[in-house]
Amino acid sequence: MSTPRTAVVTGASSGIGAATARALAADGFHVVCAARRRDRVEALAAEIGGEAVACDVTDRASVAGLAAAVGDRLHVLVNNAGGAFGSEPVESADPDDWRAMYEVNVLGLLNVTQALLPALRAGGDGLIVNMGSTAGRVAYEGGGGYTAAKHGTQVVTETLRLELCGEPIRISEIAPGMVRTEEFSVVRFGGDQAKADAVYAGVPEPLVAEDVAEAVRWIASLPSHYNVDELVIRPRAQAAQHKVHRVSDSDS
Ligand code: 8X3
Repeated sequence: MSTPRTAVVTGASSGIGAATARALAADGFHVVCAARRRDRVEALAAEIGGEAVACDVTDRASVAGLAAAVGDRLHVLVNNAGGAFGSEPVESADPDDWRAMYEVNVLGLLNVTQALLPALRAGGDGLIVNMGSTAGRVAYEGGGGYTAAKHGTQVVTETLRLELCGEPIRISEIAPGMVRTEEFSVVRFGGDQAKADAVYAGVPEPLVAEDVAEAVRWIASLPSHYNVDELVIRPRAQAAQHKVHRVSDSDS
């Protein structure tokens, strides 16, 4: 029996990360599930026959521990850890929120990529998938800190692809639009469930985590010469950031 290919998924404790870990495991990967919440990644790893590593991507010592657990060969890295904090306009935004968003969405990706590149290179056929966002393509009111950070994710992905051209490593970015997960909007609004629910109110079928995971699984299944530079995915009801079809109770 051949040794399974190995994948690392950061931010695997919930949402898109957990769904991606499941999808890659179902496709035969040995998946290293990394996130800060040890209990969650341990439960996920037990479910999918993978491995759990408690890791804070913003802490380089913690990321060094992830690299040590991965060892010297890696095939797929999904830099999924990220998030939005706050929705205030630029005029009144909290710089600590902006700093935290840059830390996790950009520097976290940098830390993990730097630590795992040697193993991806040694694996001989690597893939990095960075989880971007449509917030990395456009601006919207109240989104300044998050859109700045996700534009950073996009541009770092592009830079890395240029810098590694000629090496056996593919580099992709997935930029999802409206995805309803259990935590993204609740975290953004500081635990305010009503505000989080309002984001998706009346939207017939926002994307779910499994939809985005399917895109990662597909990219990882492609042959080595086939690089998906970037993939924007939205629910049918969202034609653009500000163009969202919503139905009221009386319409349904
Ligand atoms: C999430 C998409 O629309 O909340 O990355 O910025 S959005």
